[in-house]
Amino acid sequence: MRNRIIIPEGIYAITDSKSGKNKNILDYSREILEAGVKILQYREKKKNTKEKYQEALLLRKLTREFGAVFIVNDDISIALAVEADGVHIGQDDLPIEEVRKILGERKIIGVSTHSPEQAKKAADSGADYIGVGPIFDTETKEDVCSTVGLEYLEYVEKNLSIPYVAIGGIKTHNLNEILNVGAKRIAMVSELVGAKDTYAITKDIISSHFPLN
Ligand code: 3NM
Repeated sequence: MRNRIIIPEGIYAITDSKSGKNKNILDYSREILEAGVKILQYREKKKNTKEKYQEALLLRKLTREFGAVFIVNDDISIALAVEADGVHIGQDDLPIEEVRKILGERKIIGVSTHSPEQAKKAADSGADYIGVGPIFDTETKEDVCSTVGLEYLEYVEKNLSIPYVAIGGIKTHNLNEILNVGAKRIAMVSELVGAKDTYAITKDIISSHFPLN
């Protein structure tokens, strides 16, 4: 039976060692959760599996403390090992149907998409949510395609019923452009992780844009 966790609305936070510079991942993740974010994705491209497992385990514990959803990027075995709530995969990862076989019905599967075709395919293949981006220029994701702009976001908002997370270059100054389209879930990486005061900026965005969360 399908009995999956709901994807919370509001800010969808993602860890990033590049934006985090010398900040400790647990410290800034705690600040983000303390400010009220209800979903955190662990995304780490440079470390080995053992290091990723150890960090993910600590983040799983932390997100539980705050009652937040915990998603692991790419690595299905780490997601299972640490009892994450789900995984987020890209276009070059295993097919969604295969990931579903491995994870079972109860886990969340999120998929990055960059075009209407990819979005429709992900929805038809049983993804629980899709990433829609990169809306604006981003330096955080190295191998990402060129920006899709607001046009693709508008397409998804109008034509698909699957939950989606707008992503890519979203900052305090352009957040309203995204919200005006109707997006309910917004991924922010460098804006939060790279901020001098992660707690303050996160709290500020939540109180001005997502006061009911
Ligand atoms: N995925 P920032 S863009 C992780 O379009 C990621 O699929 C993207 O980081 C996609 O908020 C992106 O710092 C990076 O721009 C977003």
